[in-house]
Amino acid sequence: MSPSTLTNPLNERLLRSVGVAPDEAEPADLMQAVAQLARPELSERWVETQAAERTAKSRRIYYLSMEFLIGRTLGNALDALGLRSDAAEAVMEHAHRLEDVAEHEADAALGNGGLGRLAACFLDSMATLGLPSFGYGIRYEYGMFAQDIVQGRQVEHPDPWLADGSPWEFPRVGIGYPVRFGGWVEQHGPNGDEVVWRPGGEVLAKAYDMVIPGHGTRKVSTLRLWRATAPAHIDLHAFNSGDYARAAEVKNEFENVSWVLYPNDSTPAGRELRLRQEYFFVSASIQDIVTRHGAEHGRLDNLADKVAIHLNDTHPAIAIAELMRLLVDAHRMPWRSAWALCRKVFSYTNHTLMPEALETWPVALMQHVLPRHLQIIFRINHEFLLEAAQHRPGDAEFLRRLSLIDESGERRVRMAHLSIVGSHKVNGVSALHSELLVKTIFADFASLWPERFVNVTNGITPRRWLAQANPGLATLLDGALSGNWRLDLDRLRGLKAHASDAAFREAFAGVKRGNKARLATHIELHTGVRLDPSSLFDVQVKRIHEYKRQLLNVLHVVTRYQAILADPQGSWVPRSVVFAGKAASSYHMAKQIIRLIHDVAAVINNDVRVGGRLRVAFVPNYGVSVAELIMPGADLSEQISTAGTEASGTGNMKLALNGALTIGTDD
Ligand code: 26V
Repeated sequence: MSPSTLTNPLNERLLRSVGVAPDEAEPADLMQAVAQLARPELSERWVETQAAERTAKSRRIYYLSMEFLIGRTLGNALDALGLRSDAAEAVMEHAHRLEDVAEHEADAALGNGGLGRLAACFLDSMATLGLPSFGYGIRYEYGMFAQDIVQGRQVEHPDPWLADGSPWEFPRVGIGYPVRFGGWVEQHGPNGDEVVWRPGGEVLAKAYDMVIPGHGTRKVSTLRLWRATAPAHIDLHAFNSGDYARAAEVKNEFENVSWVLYPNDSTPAGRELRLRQEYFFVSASIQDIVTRHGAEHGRLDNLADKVAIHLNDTHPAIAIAELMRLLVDAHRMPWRSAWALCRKVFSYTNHTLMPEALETWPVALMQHVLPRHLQIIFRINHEFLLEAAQHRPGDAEFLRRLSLIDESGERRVRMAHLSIVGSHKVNGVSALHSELLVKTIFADFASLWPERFVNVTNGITPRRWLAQANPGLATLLDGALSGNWRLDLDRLRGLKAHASDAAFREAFAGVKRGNKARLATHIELHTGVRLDPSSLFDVQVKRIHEYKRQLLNVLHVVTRYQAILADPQGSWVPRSVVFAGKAASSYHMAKQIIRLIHDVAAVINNDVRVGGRLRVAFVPNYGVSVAELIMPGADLSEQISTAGTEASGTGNMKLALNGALTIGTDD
């Protein structure tokens, strides 16, 4: 066997970057070294893409999201750069498999679930399509908690994903913006329209980039994440006086803004720190966008021709007030011109119909944290309600429902209303969800502006969820299809021609069987439950929520168990029911459902009478990397949420793409 073209470069990276002798390298060292091989090429592509976009004066899409559930990067980077097979060979010369080496990378789990993973899939697709694009978010020191199961109960552990450093980060030393909070607002000038905000505090947002490579192109996208630090002018004088505890406290007060991802709990977050997080990353991002625009165009009146800012749910909605503040207060643009620009720049995606998940903030809290923004929101609301009143004169109830301020109890700012009023397009995430949006929670807005509401059905990237997660199926498809399905998924239609081809079907079944064996190995290792790969793998994987009805599924398991006991001679297809998902830490009912699944599993898995016809497993710590193992090994995909409640679902698509059949409610 001749050595891989990457053998020498890999050994050189081990020696010169990682700091280990090549013949002593452990898998974790190899992971670092392979990443170091990919990194310079990513860097070059980033520089090239930025230069091309600057020269072309391209319009860019800026995707603002509190969450990006990226998972691991190594396999994706190698695929995008065309380095996978060479890297695998070079690693093999150290007697390790690339898959095992890749497992030493921590997941970047900077998201809760569907909303965050959607953002990550969009980045991959925007890069692959060559769309000039940036994702903006927060560089949380701690991502989504890690889930452990102890005696059937969920136990949460912190996720220090950056503890060993990330090989994929590019700290942008020169890029930082002050983000200010609190204080008061002064009004000067004859009409009081010269507004000066005197903030009470400030943090510095520092940029850390992750390069998102496109597939089949040299184009890349950028994920720019902000980290909160103390501004340089803050004199940590406690250090000088030797009071290190006090100095650490001061440092923490600044840095805690980007400390940890908020879990989406059963009750909407009412915490001040969460509002500070939202404003922190929005303000840094808007400043960055306006600065870049200024450098490229030297004027602001064409902002909407060059900048499209997308709000991933309402979490970044304060961006609307922040852009108004920058244009009006800092750049002295007339309110009307600024507002016209704003509405053209922003668009907003809604991800849920559940009223309890719609974000609102107490007016008093916003007054305390963002007094100038509250003032701007009040003015937007005032002008909006004047406009709305013309549509239905005298209908005070209509205006009360539309208002950006909920006056029914403690006054609260309705972030969805702000997002709709400040955007030119609002979308739901599936045909049914978009239809329900305009018929239910946003009906009043749709009566004002029907053309503003559109549908954009969610999707997933086939690069990660088929090519990388399921190499066996990918190889089979490569042999059976013309063209590149990785870049044009409609090519899968070509499979129809193979539907009755016995050899193809056998090969397909063989791939599925192998994936089920791989999944069974993982499950036995992590739970002790042994599943038979020849049984039907019946899979429900998603966050634990009452509306998603894991409870219904586990009751079906109990029913089936009793039916098997009642009819032991029946022709039962052996079935393995696989659950996975995290419960929000304060969501008691969801945690009880996890316990119930474990209790039911303990009874059934230990009942000799069942004789392998039914097994139940709960795979701990569901996340991107665990999903990459589960999706290819599923036969049956459980999509049984109460009809009309799951906005879109995206796990459903990953399971379908890997050849599982969907069983689901009508939608
Ligand atoms: C939902 C709920 C439901 C009631 C209890 C509290 C609570 C908290 C958060 C959420 C979901 C927040 C937004 C979200 O992640 N939505 C998901 O977005 C996916 C991408 O569009 C979509 O596929 C999922 O259907 C949707 O649940």
